[in-house]
Amino acid sequence: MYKEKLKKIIQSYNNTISRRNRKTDFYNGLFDRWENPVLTRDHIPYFWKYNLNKEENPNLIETLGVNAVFNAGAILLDEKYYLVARVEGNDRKSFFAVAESDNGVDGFKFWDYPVLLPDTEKDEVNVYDMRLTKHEDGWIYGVFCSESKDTSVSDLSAAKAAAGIVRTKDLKEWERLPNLKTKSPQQRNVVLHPEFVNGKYAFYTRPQDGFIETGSGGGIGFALCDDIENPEIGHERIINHRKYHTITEAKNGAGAVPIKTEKGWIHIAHGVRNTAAGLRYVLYAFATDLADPGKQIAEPSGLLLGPLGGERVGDVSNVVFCNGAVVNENNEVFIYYASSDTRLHVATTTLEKLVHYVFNTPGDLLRSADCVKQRCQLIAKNLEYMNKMDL
Ligand code: BGC
Ligand code: BMA
Repeated sequence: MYKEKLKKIIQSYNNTISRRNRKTDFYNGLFDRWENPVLTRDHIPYFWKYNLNKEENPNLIETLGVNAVFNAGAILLDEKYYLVARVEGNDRKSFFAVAESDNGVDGFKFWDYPVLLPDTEKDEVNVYDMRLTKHEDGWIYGVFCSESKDTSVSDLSAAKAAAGIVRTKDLKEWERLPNLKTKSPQQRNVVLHPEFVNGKYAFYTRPQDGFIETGSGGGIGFALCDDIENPEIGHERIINHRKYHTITEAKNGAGAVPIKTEKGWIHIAHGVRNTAAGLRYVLYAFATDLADPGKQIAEPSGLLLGPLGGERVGDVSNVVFCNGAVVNENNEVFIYYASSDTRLHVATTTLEKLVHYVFNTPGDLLRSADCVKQRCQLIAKNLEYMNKMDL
């Protein structure tokens, strides 16, 4: 019996990790959505979850279950695709684990052990959402949210978020640096820019007053840092503002490490608005200047990717979130996005299409009256053009 059960578990795990993926019929001209998530809780090796000792666990009952696998940092090294995923145990604690694949769309397999981060922040309770930056200084940095309990108030749920920083050369040995010191009381969604800016390290930040509410925090910030080993930043200049009645009204935050293109740095970020059913998270894109990555030069209106179909449902429904994307040698772009804090998907596009989208999509005119005029202009132009088209 025991052996049969174990064989079934192993078989089902092997089926999951060897499942091939294919593009769906979804079409918007910009990116393809892929049918199967690239990582789910079923991708977690069984030996992370079960005590496999027959005497100790005769019924093969799960010992330490895993609830979800989502928000992953991504990096391409020696033609292999690596994800550093957020794995959340049944105990609600998140940790990081590396999964690798040869093609970036399927076959992702976790290494035997999750990442053991140096445990240097004594009050830290939870860690999540790592962004992986291949920096020109030669290190790979991981910047993530380091969460601790806010003991200054009596509310049991009160929490504090800060940016934790680690660095590595091989995703195996991780050196922990001190958490980033910033002037704002809370910090989540911090991303390290891959190049020096004026000879300094540069961070995209998200200053916020409360753990959940951004308060006076106006959007995605930008600040330079002299010393990455004692990381501290001063004034955070807001470079991408959240705005009333847009997809970023409640909050926004940097997502993937910006992608360098000939026209500018392309950022894939997330925007949040509040609804009667809770917060809705979508992805959007904007571009900053090549010479000054802290200066916005383009921002298409609206969302780039929102939760669709089954993606809408999960532990935190109506959420898509991205903290990793990679570009391969053929200029193909792999956008890793999680849905509803439950599983991780991939959408693929090309640099050329992404650049076209970011620099040619009209901006948000912020008022219905103007937005409908904007659409009528498109319709009029199309109707005239279609007359001459041979369809
Ligand atoms: C959760 C995160 C979430 C944050 C704000 C944390 O405790 O782990 O997933 O983004 O709270 O809601
Ligand atoms: C945030 C993030 C994510 C999460 C999202 C939705 O604040 O940092 O970890 O995906 O909330 O719960």
